[in-house]
Amino acid sequence: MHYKENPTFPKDFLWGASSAAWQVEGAVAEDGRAPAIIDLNSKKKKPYADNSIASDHYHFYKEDVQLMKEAGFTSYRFSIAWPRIYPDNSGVPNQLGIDFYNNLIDELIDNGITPIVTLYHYDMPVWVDKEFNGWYDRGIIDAFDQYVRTCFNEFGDRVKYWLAINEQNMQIVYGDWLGVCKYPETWFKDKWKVNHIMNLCHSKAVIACHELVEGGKIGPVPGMVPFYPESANPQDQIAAMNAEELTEKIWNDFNANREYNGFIKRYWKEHDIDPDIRPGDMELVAQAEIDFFGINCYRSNVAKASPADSEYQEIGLNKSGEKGNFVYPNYPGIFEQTNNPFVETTDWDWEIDPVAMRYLLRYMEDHYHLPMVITENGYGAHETLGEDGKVHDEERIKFLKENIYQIGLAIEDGAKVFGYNPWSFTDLLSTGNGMAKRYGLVYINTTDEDVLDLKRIKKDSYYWYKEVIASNGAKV
Ligand code: BGP
Repeated sequence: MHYKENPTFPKDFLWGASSAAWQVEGAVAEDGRAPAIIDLNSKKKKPYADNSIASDHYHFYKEDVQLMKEAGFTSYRFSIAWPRIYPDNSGVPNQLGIDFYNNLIDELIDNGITPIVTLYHYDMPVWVDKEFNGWYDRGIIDAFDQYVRTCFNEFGDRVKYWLAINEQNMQIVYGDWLGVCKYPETWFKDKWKVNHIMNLCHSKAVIACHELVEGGKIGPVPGMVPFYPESANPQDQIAAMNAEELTEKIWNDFNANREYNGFIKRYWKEHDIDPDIRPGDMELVAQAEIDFFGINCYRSNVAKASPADSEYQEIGLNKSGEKGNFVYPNYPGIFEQTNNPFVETTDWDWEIDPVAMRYLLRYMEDHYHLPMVITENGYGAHETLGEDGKVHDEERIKFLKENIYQIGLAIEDGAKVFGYNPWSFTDLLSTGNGMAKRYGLVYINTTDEDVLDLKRIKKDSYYWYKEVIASNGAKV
């Protein structure tokens, strides 16, 4: 098959970048924001992830939006912090929290930037956690509904693209790391009850968005890591399919088809799992028709057949940023994860595989036929300011360039992609590696050890991306 040197992007394609409240805002105790569980977790992970200052976007937001404008952004994906909007259980929203997002949204719109807003990106208020035992108790469904309805009512006149829960699939798969799991001993079974409650929260958010936001569109944001089979051995292919089911496909099927698929029903039966689906639940779910998928994708994985009598191995994330520390999981009889000799990795052992982006966009198009927007994709690296006061991030440019090229090919293949928002606009806190793992197009002058002047410094990737946007992707 022959392709043009550079694929063509649609005329109104949205070019921007991405962030999340707790990773970028800081100001955790200002203007009535209540503590969130992630504040406590991030303190536990110190010195790597204290989010009390982060990138201080809360105070720098105007300057940050000007930098976006200068780069030519037409979109910006960010999240609203639940603990800023509802700091307690009084049922009264915090006006100062609402004001902050009104100001940010107005600033974006005045500068020609379309907001794409995530409702929940890991920052559960402590009061919600206490009252409802995190996501374990169905009481959270009404609390979440109250919060999202307030967001739709307050911001829905200007925000038309909404994302419900960031990477619900990854929150279940990495329950401990992302703070959802409270009882590791019983998580193997509990996770499906918790997941069902999250599904009901997602469904109600979709319904409320359509009810309250004129012209509003809403979708889920799966964390996508496509699995390739290790070999042409048919059992490896089945293992890769099993891996995709248990890490992402059952969530995507649920969101798109509004029912649990056959694979997971059989899995529950075989493992004697009761997800606690109650009368009326699936009727509610049936009404929650999503409009698009947000897509977070950084890498790919490889699976091979796992003998039923092999030993169980829990996944071990690389938390040090020194290559070779990732521990591949093994789920006996289901799949074993293994390395990919065809691709390089980052310092955190994340596979660098831009072709995975094309593969996955085609996969999603073939399965669900829905529009998609890239809400995350990026290159995490150790970075410092050079002696010339600049950051020469060639590796990031290479990564983004190849990913954009593959997105262009996927669009030519027929995938309906309407925007690209790489992670991240400025440097911000990583989920577990603080400022040591940087993703930004713009450097933030701060470190995990010392808060410096937080100055914004454009990296080489910023200037490069500006040209890409100006040429609507032609100049990759
Ligand atoms: C995604 C999360 C983001 C972000 C990113 C990079 O899964 O949605 O919040 O942090 O991954 O991950 P990390 O910070 O662990 O490198």
